[in-house]
Amino acid sequence: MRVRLRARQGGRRVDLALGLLLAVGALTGVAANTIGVNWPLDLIQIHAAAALAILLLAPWKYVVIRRGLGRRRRGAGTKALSLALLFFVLVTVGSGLLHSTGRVEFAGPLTLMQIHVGAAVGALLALAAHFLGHGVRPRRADADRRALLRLAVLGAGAGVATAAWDTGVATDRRFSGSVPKKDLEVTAWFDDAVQRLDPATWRVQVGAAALDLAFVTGLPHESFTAVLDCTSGWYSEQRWEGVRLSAVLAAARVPMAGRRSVEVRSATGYARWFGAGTLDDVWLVTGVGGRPLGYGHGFPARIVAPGRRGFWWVKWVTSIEPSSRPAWAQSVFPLS
Ligand SMILES: Nc1nc2c(c(=O)[nH]1)N[C@H]1C(S)=C(S)[C@@H](COP(=O)(O)O)O[C@H]1N2
Ligand SMILES: [Mo]
Repeated sequence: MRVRLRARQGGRRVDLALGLLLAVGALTGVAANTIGVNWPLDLIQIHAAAALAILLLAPWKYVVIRRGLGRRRRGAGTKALSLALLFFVLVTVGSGLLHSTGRVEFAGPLTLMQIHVGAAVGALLALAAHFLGHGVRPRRADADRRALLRLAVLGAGAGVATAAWDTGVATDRRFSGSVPKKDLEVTAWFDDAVQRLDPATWRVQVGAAALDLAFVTGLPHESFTAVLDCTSGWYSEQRWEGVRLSAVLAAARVPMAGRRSVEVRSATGYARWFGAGTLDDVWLVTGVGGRPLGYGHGFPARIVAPGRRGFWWVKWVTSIEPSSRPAWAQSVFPLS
């Protein structure tokens, strides 16, 4: 009786620790994949450490699971849910670790990152259902000295495992988790098809002015390097030639007084809003690596927004319009 009771206590704590690790993994994953700036904390290392800590706890969880599945009074639904959660967590951790090696990008038609994010969402849904079914609620007594000591040991173990993985197995990653690529890849956020716009008839509408390509390429261009970091898990540093949006607006004599943002829209309808205060740091680009943009990369003109993730880098730009909508009033991720 005493032994069983202690085993149950152990199970509770393993579950609490796993729940905590999944939460840390989800938060660091979303943050690393949304935010384009380098923080003093290397988010992706914390993300990896949470994943490795989950694996370190696996032997203990295995004991708990075997006991749970053997119990008759647990319904088939609960068991199926537990197995689904296990499956999603293993796929999430496995695809993440595989991605960090930089050797594999696709599994069938899907990118590893699509599988990673999809499985993570599945895991969080299963976890929520699992919790509603038989939630382990933290109790005061869970945080006794021994439990905290074990948590510290687990943290140290995860730290060592992360350092070993990083030096021995993983490739060089950015703080976002993205792996390097020499060349850009043609990528769409969702399902935009590559546009082959005719340079003779292309115009970019800027306020009341419809600028043609000769006008845009005639604006004084600057050359600069910037890293495109796609949420599908790769990045590439390139040299770009372009004009700051503030300069484009000035050349078209478009007043920004009282406006909160500019809406940059693509021939495909894809659009992002850039805050009025950021227009010196967002570029309308017509060349990369000393050549005009390729069709796949947004010819004849695209956005380059250094420090922001790839989904801000609108391709095939056809309008740049001052807007009274604040930039924060758009969805964090594009919706189409
Ligand atoms: N019009 C349009 N622009 C777009 C996208 C898109 O789907 N449609 N995808 C964005 C995303 S998610 C990325 S990562 C970059 C990819 O640029 P590349 O194809 O030149 O590598 O373009 C961005 N610009
Ligand atoms: Mo992307």
